[in-house]
Amino acid sequence: MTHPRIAEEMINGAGPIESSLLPRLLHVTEAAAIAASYQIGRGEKNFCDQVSVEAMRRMLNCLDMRGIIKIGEGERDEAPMLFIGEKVGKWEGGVEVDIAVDPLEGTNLAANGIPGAISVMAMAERGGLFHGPDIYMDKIVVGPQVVKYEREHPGERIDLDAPVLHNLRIVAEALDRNIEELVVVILERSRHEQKIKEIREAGARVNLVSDGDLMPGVATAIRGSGVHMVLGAGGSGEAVLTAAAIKCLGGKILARLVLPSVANGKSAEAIAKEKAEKMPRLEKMGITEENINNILDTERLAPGKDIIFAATGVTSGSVLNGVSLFGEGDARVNSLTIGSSGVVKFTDTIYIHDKEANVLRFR
Ligand code: VTB
Ligand code: MG
Ligand code: MG
Repeated sequence: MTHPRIAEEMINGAGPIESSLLPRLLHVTEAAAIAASYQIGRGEKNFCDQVSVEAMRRMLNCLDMRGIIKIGEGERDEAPMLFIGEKVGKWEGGVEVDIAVDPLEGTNLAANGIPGAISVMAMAERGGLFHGPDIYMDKIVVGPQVVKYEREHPGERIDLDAPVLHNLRIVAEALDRNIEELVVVILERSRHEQKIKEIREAGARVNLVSDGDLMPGVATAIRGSGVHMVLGAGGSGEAVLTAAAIKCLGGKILARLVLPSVANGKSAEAIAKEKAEKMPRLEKMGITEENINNILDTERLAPGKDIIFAATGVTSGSVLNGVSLFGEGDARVNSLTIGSSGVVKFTDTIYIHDKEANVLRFR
């Protein structure tokens, strides 16, 4: 049987946000990535972040939408930020959208010229993305084959609180692999010593990353990426962005909010101090001492029906190439965009400002 009209149906079936804003969203992350790229390797992570935040804000404010930032990054690092609650877009009609941003995911990576820095954001209809604080989330991310396996094997499920071995067994079954063949990405932090030990004892292979647990999460849904699971406590904004992408690709994330002082095993005093500082603000977002430990699944983190996601490489990583600069502001950028319709695009964009100096070339 042939499916001559599937692409047409998918394109026409996209929601209003995907059809009107996804191409523009790409331009937003491209602009942020290009701005950051001029700062790669200069050792100034805050400045690097600042230029990408500013580029992202300028581009967002050109869009016909009424946007609100629902989760972002910044206050944790005291980095310049698109702050939670900030209104972006023209706000003259246009669609209402909730936004998750990380203008520069991996500021240290970019500042030190290390692989894996990206500019990334996601949008959805109002209420379509988790509104939460910029703290950590403990996470586990797996691809679509695991979702299928869970559906076909009732009772067998990925579990954030189970021993690592339990989760690895399920992933191995779902992917029809041995545990020894699996690769788990986890941030290289002392808070993860126990988990890293458990992964190794279970026989799986560990890929320690100095920063950047977002794209590896997305990569669990890309066969051939070599990433089978992501574990550990990382940014909450990064978890929501991962959820947006992974939902569109059919994968799964489970997460739980955790205060950095708790995750990093700080003293009771330090924990009390962080709670006193942050809980009042968290409570305004509906997060209390009672429910902070609730498990947040993909649907809770990204409940939207019309979700769009875009990421552009800043420094080269395993999924996206970094920005190449050709002089006169000319640049070549590599991005990934995903929409709820299931349309996924890997794009290779060349901005030629000086057409005589920078003749279009294949490679
Ligand atoms: C996490 C992770 C990010 O920064 O937020 C991490 O999700 C910060 O963790 O991908 P620490 O506080 O332990 O440094 C990143 O690695 C980069 O933004
Ligand atoms: Mg950032
Ligand atoms: Mg980040």
